Amino acid sequence: MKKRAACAALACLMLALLGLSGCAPARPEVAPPSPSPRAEHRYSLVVKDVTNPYMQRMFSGFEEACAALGAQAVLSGPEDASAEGQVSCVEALIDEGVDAIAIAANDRDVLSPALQTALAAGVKVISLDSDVRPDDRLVHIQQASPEVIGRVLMQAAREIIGAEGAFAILTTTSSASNQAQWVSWMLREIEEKPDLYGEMTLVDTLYGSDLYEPSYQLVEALLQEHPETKIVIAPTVVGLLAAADAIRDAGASTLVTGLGLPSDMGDYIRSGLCPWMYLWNPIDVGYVAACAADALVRGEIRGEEGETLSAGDRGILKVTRAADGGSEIVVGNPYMFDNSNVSVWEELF
Ligand code: RAM
Repeated sequence: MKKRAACAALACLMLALLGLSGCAPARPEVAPPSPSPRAEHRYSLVVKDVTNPYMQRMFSGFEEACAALGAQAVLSGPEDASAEGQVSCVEALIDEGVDAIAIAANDRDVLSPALQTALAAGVKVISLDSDVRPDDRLVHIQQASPEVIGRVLMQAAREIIGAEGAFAILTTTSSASNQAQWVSWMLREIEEKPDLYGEMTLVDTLYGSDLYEPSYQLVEALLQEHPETKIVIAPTVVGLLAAADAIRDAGASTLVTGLGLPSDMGDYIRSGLCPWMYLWNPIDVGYVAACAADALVRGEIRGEEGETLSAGDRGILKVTRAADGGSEIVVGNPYMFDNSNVSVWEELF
């Protein structure tokens, strides 16, 4: 208990200074709870890292849905993108007695014992964005098909550099489930189509931990060691911005593509350093997750294949079988952002 309290207190102190919510469940600025018994349900979103703008957009959608559902949204998560930090957050939320936990996993294996404890305590556990083990969740909210994301990123890089030359991958960690799946599909795209990718060479795969500074420094070093690198593919919004900044600051001719926030990358798309990139609407992913949490808490769904979820203005979504044998709800497909549309989207997220 001391560890959790310490984690919560430290995280709160450090992040309160930054104006951020930390591992301890941080509640949006609201009036103090009324003295009457709690009538509303409390759903928590455990993000990979509370300083990550993509995660903050996911929470804004989660919070929007909770408000529409009459539930309380609780943001939690570490500020170092660590799985251990997420474990402390999950344990604190179990103690808090939340009704549901939606988590974007930094490491599904490290998280497993804490999520099993949550399920045993009657907490409805789901994952979103980055899945947890099938037995540790009732359903996964899948932003888009990992195969489509991985293959599309590789195809984009090939088209941008003219199907020949050196390229690098900047991901986060090998343990983040979504990142590992996307990189795996990128490599399968190359392996399965040697005729298309035979003239391209992967010079390095960099692990920037989904943190800006480490990602920036890794790309800086890459440009020194492999100045021939024609493109960096970064399936992480933090990494993609860091890579673009490092290339700009080095005055290098290397390009980037990957998964990015239009609000981060608009200028780089207009300048051509990032000819185009992909993502989905993280606000929608958070919104659907809160709807799924609410439906599970109210017993409207059990998270089983064949069920349907009513997600308000995000539509009616189906529960399908995931590649890992668990169940998932696929929210949509990746969008492409380029010079023709980024100015519209950068106002939205
Ligand atoms: C980073 C995280 C997140 C991923 C996005 C694209 O913010 O790794 O899990 O979905 O990038």
